[in-house]
Amino acid sequence: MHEKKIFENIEKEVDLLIIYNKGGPITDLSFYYITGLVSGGLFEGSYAVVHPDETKVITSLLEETSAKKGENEVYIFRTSQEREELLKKLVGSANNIGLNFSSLSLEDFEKIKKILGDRNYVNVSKAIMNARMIKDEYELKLMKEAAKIASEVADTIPEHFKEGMREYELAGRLVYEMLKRGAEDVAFTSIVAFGENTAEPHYVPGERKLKKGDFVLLDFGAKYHKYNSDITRTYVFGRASEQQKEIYSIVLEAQKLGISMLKDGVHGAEVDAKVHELIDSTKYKGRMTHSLGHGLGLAVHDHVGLSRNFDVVMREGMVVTVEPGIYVPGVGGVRIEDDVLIKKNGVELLTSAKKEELLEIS
Ligand SMILES: [Mn+2]
Repeated sequence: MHEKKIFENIEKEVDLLIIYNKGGPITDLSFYYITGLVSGGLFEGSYAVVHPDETKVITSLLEETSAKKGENEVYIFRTSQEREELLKKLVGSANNIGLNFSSLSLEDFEKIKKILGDRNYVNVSKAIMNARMIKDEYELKLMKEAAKIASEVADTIPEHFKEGMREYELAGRLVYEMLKRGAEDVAFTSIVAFGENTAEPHYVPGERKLKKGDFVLLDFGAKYHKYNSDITRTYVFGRASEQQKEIYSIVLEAQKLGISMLKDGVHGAEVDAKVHELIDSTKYKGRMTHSLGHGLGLAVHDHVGLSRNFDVVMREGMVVTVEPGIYVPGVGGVRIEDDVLIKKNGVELLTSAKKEELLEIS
C-alpha cells in the first residue's frame, strides 16, 4: 500500500524488500503498513515481498480469508518448506534485498540467508520509518476514530468513580468502555493511579482504594484497525486542594504552550525545551521528569517526537502526543495528554476530551 513512498526514502540501490512478520513478541508492524492488512488477521510467520509498485504476500492457510481482503497478490503455504519455496520463487534473481532490521531477529535473518543464499542485504528500516512518520488520509481516518473513542471515554469515565474502588477495578472499566465503543483492543496497559500514586509517571494499577481528595490520573488509549490513540486526563475525586489546582493549571498552561508552538518545520527539541523551561520557572522546577511527547501510529511509541535528547523536525502529516506533567513524590502528579496532527501552519487536535478546568468529581 505504501510501496512507492518507502522506495522514495531508500538511499541505496534496492531491488525489492522482504518483510518478515514473525508475530508476537517480534511483530513487524511495517508488514501491516505495507500490505494495508489492518482490519483483521495476525499474519504470523508471513512474508511480504515488496516492489515499488506492488506487494506479494506469503501467508498460511489459516490467514487466507483475511489476506485476500487486501489488494496484494496472495500466496498460500501449507508447510514451512512450501513457504521457503514460495519466497525463493518470488524473490527470483533479485540481488539487492532490503530488510527491516528494526523488527527482524538475527535468527530469522539467518533463515532468510539460508533460503536465498549470498545476496546483498540492505537495512531499510530508516526508510520505512521515515515513510510511516507521515500519515496519509486513510491512516488519519483510523487514528481519528481511535482518538474519538478515547476522548469519549475520558469524558464519561468519571461517572464510574466510586469511593473505595480499587485502581484495577477502574482500569477494567476503562477497557470495557473502549471496547464497547468499537476499539478492537487497548493501545497499551492503562495507567490508573489514585492519590500519591499519580506521582509515578509509568505506574501500573494496583490495590489502592479511591478516597476523597485524591488525584485520579488515567493514561490510556484505544486501538482501531491497528492504529492507536493515547490520552491522559487528571481529575480530583471530591474537592481539590489549592495545591492540586495550582499544579493542574501550570500543566495545562505548559501543554497549551507546546501545542501553540507546533507546525511544519518546527524543531521538536525546541518545543520540549520551552515547555520544560516554563515548568522550571515555577516552584515545581525539575518535576517534569520526561520528554514532552512521542510519535503515534501503528505503534504507541511510533518514533521520537518531542524530545531534547533527539531532535525531530515536525512535518505536515506527523502525529505526536503533547503530554507535559508535574510529579511531586508523596503528594501526587498531573499529566495532560492529547494527540495532535501537524499541519502546515499549526495543528489539528485528534483527541477532544474536556480539560479546561480541573474536574472535581463527587
Ligand atoms: Mn503517551
